[in-house]
Parts: sequence; structure tokens; C-alpha cells
Amino acid sequence: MEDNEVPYNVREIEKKWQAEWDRTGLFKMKPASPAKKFYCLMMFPYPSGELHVGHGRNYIIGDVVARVNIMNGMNVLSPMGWDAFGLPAENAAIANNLHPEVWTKSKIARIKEQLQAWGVGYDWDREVASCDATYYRWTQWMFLKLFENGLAYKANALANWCPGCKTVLANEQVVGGACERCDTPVTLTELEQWFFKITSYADRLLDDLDLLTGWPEKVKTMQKNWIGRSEGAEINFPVKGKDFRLSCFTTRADTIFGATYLVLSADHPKISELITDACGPEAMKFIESVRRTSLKAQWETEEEKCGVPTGSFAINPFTHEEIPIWIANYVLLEYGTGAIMAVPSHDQRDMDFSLKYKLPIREVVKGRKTVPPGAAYEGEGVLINSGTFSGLESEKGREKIGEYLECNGLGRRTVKYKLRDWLVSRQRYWGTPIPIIYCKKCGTVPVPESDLPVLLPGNVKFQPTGRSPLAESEEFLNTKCPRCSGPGRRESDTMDTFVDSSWYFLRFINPKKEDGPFDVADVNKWLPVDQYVGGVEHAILHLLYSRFITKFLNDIKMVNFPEPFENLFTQGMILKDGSAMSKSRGNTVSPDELVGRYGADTVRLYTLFIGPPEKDAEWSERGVEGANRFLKRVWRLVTENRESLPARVDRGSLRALEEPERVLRREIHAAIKGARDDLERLHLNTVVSRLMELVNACYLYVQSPGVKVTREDKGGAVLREAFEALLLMLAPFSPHMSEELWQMLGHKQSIFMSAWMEHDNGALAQEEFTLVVQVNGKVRARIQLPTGASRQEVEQAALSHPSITAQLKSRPAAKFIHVEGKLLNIVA
Ligand code: ANZ
Ligand code: ZN
Repeated sequence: MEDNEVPYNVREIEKKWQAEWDRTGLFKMKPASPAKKFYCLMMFPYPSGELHVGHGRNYIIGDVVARVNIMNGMNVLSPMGWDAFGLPAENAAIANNLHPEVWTKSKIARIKEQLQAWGVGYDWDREVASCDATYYRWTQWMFLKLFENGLAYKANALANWCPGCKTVLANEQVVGGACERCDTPVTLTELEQWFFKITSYADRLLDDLDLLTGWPEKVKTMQKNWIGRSEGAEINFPVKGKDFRLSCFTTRADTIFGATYLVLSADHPKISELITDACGPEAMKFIESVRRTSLKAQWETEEEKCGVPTGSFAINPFTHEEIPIWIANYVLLEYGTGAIMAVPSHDQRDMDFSLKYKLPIREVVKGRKTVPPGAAYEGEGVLINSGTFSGLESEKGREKIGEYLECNGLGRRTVKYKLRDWLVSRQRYWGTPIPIIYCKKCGTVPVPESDLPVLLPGNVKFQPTGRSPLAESEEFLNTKCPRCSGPGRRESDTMDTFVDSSWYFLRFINPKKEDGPFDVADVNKWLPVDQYVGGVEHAILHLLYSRFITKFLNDIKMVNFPEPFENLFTQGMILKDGSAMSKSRGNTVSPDELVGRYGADTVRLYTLFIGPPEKDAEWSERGVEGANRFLKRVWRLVTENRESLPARVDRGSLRALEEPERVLRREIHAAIKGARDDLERLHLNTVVSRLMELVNACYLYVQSPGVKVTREDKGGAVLREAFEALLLMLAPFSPHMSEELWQMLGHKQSIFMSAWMEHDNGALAQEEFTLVVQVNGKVRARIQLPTGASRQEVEQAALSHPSITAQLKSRPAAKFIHVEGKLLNIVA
């Protein structure tokens, strides 16, 4: 038999089939096809460097989904493009004196090569790059539509500022509170910037999470927390000796009697009016130090709580006590009203702060549990020390105090969100120019749609000067006002790259359309995306922004669906030496060398076998070798036996089989059935395990004594069935080898033109038998059991059957009489 083995020439085979898929257009979406559509989408990459095997997971999983659906006869759309604007390109330009476009285009070419070498198939006719004017023209159009609908506005906002580089920094450029380039501590500066009003969609973005039954719960939870809807109240505290009140947002109005001081954010607008002469110097020093920590650090790190008194006092409108007003770093200006009523006994942050600065603590909620000293009781309970509200359950108390506030003009019930409006301005060059013109006479004027695109100028100085690079180009800036034709100046900020990626999945439908961003009817036919695959690092922003833009387009009747992605799969990370693979850590593994040495089929198979795809997994070279050994086993098995197989199998002839053939058939059909279920839930690693078991079963079969594999014998027919099933299931995982072997088995058409086999229940059922269960000789039950079930399994199955349990209630089983494969008599 060994003589028949054909050498496994990986490189040749992989090249051959990649060219063949290209030639036949396997991955082309067929616009006129009557078949059901399937939109398979993988998050498009940011072309900042080469791909490592960790990135591969995303594309390989997506490719399996696409290929399986092609095999199922669906009209599959699986496109790819480039999230091509952004900071790394611009930094490379500054560092190497290379134009960002040149840098970006070279990275795109490189990544495309890598994807192709992996055998990942796309409809490349639909490729888009967000940095092309043919694309960003429509990103600008989105901006104009939002502006027209009152959803894009300009306002002052804080930005990270590096005093060393004299430039605004994106959050990603702030590392540990310092500038990533020059290590100078970053401060905050105020700039006029553009925002999208995503907050007016907050409730819908929250409520519609319920529609997303095909999303992982954890992603929905992350979105929910990010939106952060809180029901509460604003309570107005009069300030002693002043004619204004301080409004505080609280979710626990029931604790108002325990509010023993107020705390304001360092940037609260009333601060200067509240700081007394005595407290002035220290307070100013404190405010300065808070400002020096960047925006990001304030939001993300659990900093030590510090504060200073303002010297002013407020009146608690319920207790009428004078309570001190403090400034502290744990109150954020961006949330609620930027001022809180501190209730140390029921809020841990306030408790920590009170203990540190010796501020009064008063208990007003009695819980069912007692808490240790120094801990706040944050739960619900019964109100105490709360005047006429004492004795109420805290929830009831919240309601009553809310009503009281509103009736007496002391405040109101309200809802707050953590979600902020989307700051889209970037003081950067390599991005989509914001299509706005400023005119002395007409003010802020949107560029007319017919004047789009506002082209990004090619020759601009990149060296940081403290202003947007576009503000340095007089040629770009100076223009005519579209309204009065007088002199106008263009907006010099560019858009956040998340704007580019918030609608790319729509552009893939009509990537070359010139008179609109997409065709409405086509998009309504192809969307929502049937399966979206991507990294969990995008679980919040990218997905939220895409959902927002989709809802907006839905409102302006450009799309007829409320959500863009029906099913979402977030793959886990590939780790090396215990941490996520990343260029900055220097622990990446390049696919190029591995694909060169073992072939794409091996790298793909290992990537899919490494573990449950939604979980993180450690990369191991030994695992790659294992996958390669397995594929070589498949290769040898099929090539050695292929000439002894009949050209075709008739299932009908495989019904009444003897022992070794029957066992192999059972293995075949159990594998098909199991793999299909696994695939539906994207349990791809277990599909691979089943294929491995099937290959073992095939070897066991051909090596059994007495087995005859010939064209005429049933052995040949069963083995052919086994090979075909195996290759069909292996095809999405290791497509090149599967195609080659499929062809060797005599098939003229691509394996992807054939559907997975249906499992044969007959083949599975043969392996079951009916056990008759008697109690004291009387038949009480019939149970289906797998052939070969052990004595213990048989007894257990009988004892857990309801009619048997009923029989044995009053008289326990004393003895079992077992006739294997037929009968169990229980003597009670
Ligand atoms: C009094 C109080 C008593 C509070 C109590 C809690 C427990 P969520 O659920 O996240 O919305 N808070 C309000 N604005 C804040 C800001 N700008 N920065 C920091 N903290 C702020 O939390 C709302 C609660 O967080 C509010 O309710 C307020 O503290 C605090 F026993 O007010 B609470
Ligand atoms: Zn004008």
C-alpha cells in the first residue's frame, strides 16, 4: 500500500488552490443569485504593521464561517477592507519622513499578502480603504447628515496636552499620565471641538440590546455599563451667604438626612465663587494638581482620594444643618452635575474620605446585616434618623423624598447616563477632514454635498507645532464661503477613526457607488450582518458607534433595520508566555515562517484547535507540529487507499453491514452529527477533535485483520464514505489539502460546491438496542441504550427510569438478573 503514497507538496498545493479559487470566483458575492444571502464580516484591520498569528484567529474563524456557508449553498458576502486612517501612520511619517499614505499603502499590501497566504478568501472586488477619497467622501456625508439633523455640534472640551511637544494628545498617546513620545507629564487644555450627540440615542442603545439575542452576554453587559443609565434625583443645596444653589445628582435620595457635606469636582464652574480667602492658596494648589493628571488617568485609575475645603457652607434642605463644601479628585465634572452630597455611612468613597479628613458620619439606613467599622453600608434597609421619613423602607423613602423635592422646589427626579457625547475632533493630519467652513458673515457653514469630498491635502508639515497640521496649510484653509462667496476658512480638525469604521459594513454592499454612500435597496437586502467576528477590545466603542450610526440612518430612512449586526462572535486572545501577543511586548509569532514551513492548512488547523475560540489560549510551536502530523496522517490515509475505492457510494447498499464496517459507519455519522452541532455554536476546536477521532477510526479499520478494501467490497464503499465525510468537514478548516484530496478521489468540482453530508440516522441507530426492564418478572419499562453499555450503565439507566423508581419505592432492589443486550430483571 505504501507505494501509492503521494508526497505532500504543501507549497505547490496551496498555490494551486488559491489560484483556482481566484479563477472561479469562489468568494465573489453573486448579486443576481436567488440563493439566500449570508453576510459574513470580520472587523477590518488597522494596517499598522504585519499580522501575527494572534490576529490570524479572527480571520481564520471568519473564513471558516464563510466557507461553511458557501458549502451550504448560501450566497455569501465576505468582504475585507482597511481602517486606514490613524495615528501610527502619522507617527511613522514624523519619524521616517515618509508620507502616511505611502506607509499605509505598503502595510496594506503586506497584510493582504499575509491574508492570502493563509488561504483566507474575500470578495476583493469590494475592498475599501477608509483613507481613499472615494470612501471618506461618504464619511463626510455622514457628518453633514448628522449636522443637518442637529446631531453634530461644537463645544469646549478638555483635551490632553503635552507641554513638551506642544501638542494635543489622543488618549492612546498618554502612557501612565505622560506623553508617549517625550515622557513629559500630560496636562489638560480646553479646546473647541466637534461632538456627535450619541446621548440622545442612549435609551434606544440600551433598550435594543434586548434585540441582540445573537450577541455574547458579556458584550451586552459591557455596553450596558458603558451607557450607565442611573435613575436618581438632583437635589439643590442653598449656599450660605450666596444667591445660588448647588445641584447634586444622587441615586440615593433616601439618604439625604445623612448628607453631612458636599463635594465638588475641581473643574466645577462655581468653584471660584466658593473658595474663601482663608482656603484660597491651598485650594488653588490642589486644583492645579488635579488638572495635571490627564483625563484618562482620572477616569481609569483608582487614585487615592484627596481633597480640600472651599471654606464655604451649604444648607442641607432636609436637616437645615450647615454642611461644609469640599473639592475632591473623586468627583468627575463629566458625570451627573459634577457635585455630590456625601453620605459617608452609606457610600464607601465618602466613608474613606470622611475618615481621612475627619468629616461627620451619620447613619440613616439600618440594614439587615451589620458592617465592620470603616465600611459603608451601601444596601437597602429601613430609614432611621430621617425625620418624618424614618421607618420607611429605603426604596419607598426614595419615592417619597423624590415627591417631596418636586413639591417643594428642592429638586427633581431625573435620569443620568455615564455615556458622553462622542468627541470626534482630532487635531491630527491623517484622518477624514471635517466638512465645515467658517465665515465671518455666515458663521459655521456645512460644505454643500455637491462639493464633497473635502480632499486631504498631500503636502503638509507633520512636525508637531501645537496646532492641527491642517491649520498650517494656507492652501487648505482658505476657501470661499458656500453661502456668501466671501472668504472662508476650513475646519482644520479631522475625524476620529471610529467615525470611519462606524459605517464601513454598509459601504461593502456598493463599494464603488459614486452618487451615494450605498444603495438603499441593496443594503436593506444584505444587512444586518449575519455573522460578525472580531476582538472583544472593540466590544464597547466600535460596536456602540456602529449601532448609533445605524439607528440614525434608520431614522432618516436610509436603512430599514435598527441593528447592524445580528450575530456577534468575539474571539479570545492568543497569548505567548502568558500574555497577549503584541508588538510592543515583543512576544509575537509571525505566521509567514510557519506558513512557509508547515503550510497554511497546518497553521489554520492549529489556530482553530488551540482551544474554545471565545477563550484566550497560549500559542505553542509543539501544537503546530501536532496539527501538521495530523494533516500528514490524513494525507497518507487518503492517498494510500484511494485506488481501492469505488467511484461512488450508494448509501442504500451500506445498510446491512457486518462488524468492522458497521463500527466505522457509526463513527462517520456520529462525527457528522456532532460536528454539525458544534459548528452551529462555533465550537470549532471540538469539530477538529471529532475529525481526529474519525481519522483514528479509519486507520483502525484499514489495519484490522480480515478487512478488505477494494472497489468491489463493502469495505471500499464504507471507506470512501468516510473519506468524503472527513474531507467535507475538514474543508473549511484546511481548505487546500481538502481540495487536493477531493480531486484525487475523482471529483471534478471544488469541494466547496458540495454540502456537508447529512448524517445517516440508520448508521447511528444500529448501535442502539432496546432493554426490557422487569421488576419481579413483570415488564415495567423499555429503554433505548447504546450497544455495549456496561452492566453498571444498564442498571443505572433502569433505576433512574420513572416507572421503575415508582415500582421500587416501597421495596428496594435486592438482585439484578442481566441478559446482555436484551433484558434486566430486578428482584425486589
Ligand atoms: C449620595 C449617595 C448616598 C450616593 C449613598 C451613593 C450612595 P451611579 O450609580 O454610578 O450613577 N456621584 C454622582 N455624581 C458623581 C460624580 N460626578 N462623580 C463621582 N461620583 C458621583 O452613581 C451615582 C452616585 O455616584 C450618586 O449617588 C453620587 O453618590 C455619586 F448612600 O449620592 B450618591
Ligand atoms: Zn459667508
